[in-house]
Amino acid sequence: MTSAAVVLARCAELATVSASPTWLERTHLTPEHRRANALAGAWMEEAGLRVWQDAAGNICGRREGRTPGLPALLLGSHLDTVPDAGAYDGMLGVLMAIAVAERLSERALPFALEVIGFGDEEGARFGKALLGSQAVAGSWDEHWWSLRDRDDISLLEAFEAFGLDPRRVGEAARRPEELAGYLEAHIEQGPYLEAADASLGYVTTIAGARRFRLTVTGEARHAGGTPYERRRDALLGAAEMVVAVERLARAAGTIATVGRIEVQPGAVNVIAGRADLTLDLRAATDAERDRSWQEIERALLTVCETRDLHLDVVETHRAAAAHCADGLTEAVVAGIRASGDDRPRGLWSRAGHDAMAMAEVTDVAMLFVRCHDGISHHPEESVREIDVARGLDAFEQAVLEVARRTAVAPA
Ligand code: HGY
Ligand code: MN
Ligand code: MN
Repeated sequence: MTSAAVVLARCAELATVSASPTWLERTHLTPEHRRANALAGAWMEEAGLRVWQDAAGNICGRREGRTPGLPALLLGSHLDTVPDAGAYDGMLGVLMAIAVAERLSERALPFALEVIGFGDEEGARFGKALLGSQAVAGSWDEHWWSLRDRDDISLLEAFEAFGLDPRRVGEAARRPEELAGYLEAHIEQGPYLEAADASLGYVTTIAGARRFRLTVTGEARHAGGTPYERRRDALLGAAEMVVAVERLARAAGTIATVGRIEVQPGAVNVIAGRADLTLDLRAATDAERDRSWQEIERALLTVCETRDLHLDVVETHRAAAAHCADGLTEAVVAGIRASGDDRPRGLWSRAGHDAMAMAEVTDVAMLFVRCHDGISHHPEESVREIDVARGLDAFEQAVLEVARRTAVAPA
């Protein structure tokens, strides 16, 4: 039986598959993506699954149910990371899914059991997140082919370089009737389970998200000879904007982050002529998210008027808030109870997940595993073996609960 210790050892092994010698970074359609798929695929085979890479670069495994060709209960998460990542965001969910598939390998289930390791949930390379799961959900957007990474390589070129045929990406899409649901185990990436001294939790809804690339244009000028009243300082304007973003989002109860700012020309004695910023905006509902964006955008334009700057806004990602399906969530709650927790806790996920995309095509539910101090997107991300062990028991029991409910459901 695949234990928590094996899952954690595999997380550690995957964490060595990185584009950087100094930190963990594994992005979409890279040699590291290919190596992670090979590792996860080998572990899927050991668990008794038939393994393939789908037309979008996701690594997939399947074992038939009591009769061939039944709709599949999909267990999965993602194998890509942010820069300087921890070893568990995404990877833990994929490896827990493989472990549960191995644990149930002798069971004749009323559905096929599939495991999927999505190739791009973070959007770290091309800016648009959920590229792997949106292909599976059948919501691929042809405009994404022209997305470019920091080396100016398009998604289309990266697809072809990875050995995928862009014209066949639609073959990764699953139809609703092919699926019995999607279950994802994931670290909480927040402090709430630890504060409640709980190993596990279930997710009620996942925050709706929008991401933007903001370009503030002013005028590069001499840092000494240019009087203040003649300046169109893009960096000062951007700085005012970043502070306004935080003030407005906190007041609105939404979650906004400027994670990156790049300034040109970037010389000590030159007034900044241009500043490029990223904005990550989330909220429990799409309406709150969109209202908050309207307030923020107004504030950014006011800064531009005051400082005679220009603002370009490009939205690089949008994902609707996702509600976890009641029935499937009840199975996760039953699994948490079976793991020994008689007060299963529900929380809404401030982090985005592949389940948001999969909710477009099937019922979804999520199992959260406590992570230390809520640290994530950071190399000090960590989980306790006992929490992963309880998570495996809960995940396994949740699948069996779905099987019980499926078996009694009217045909
Ligand atoms: O950004 C997120 O919430 C997720 O980790 N991709
Ligand atoms: Mn993440
Ligand atoms: Mn994640």
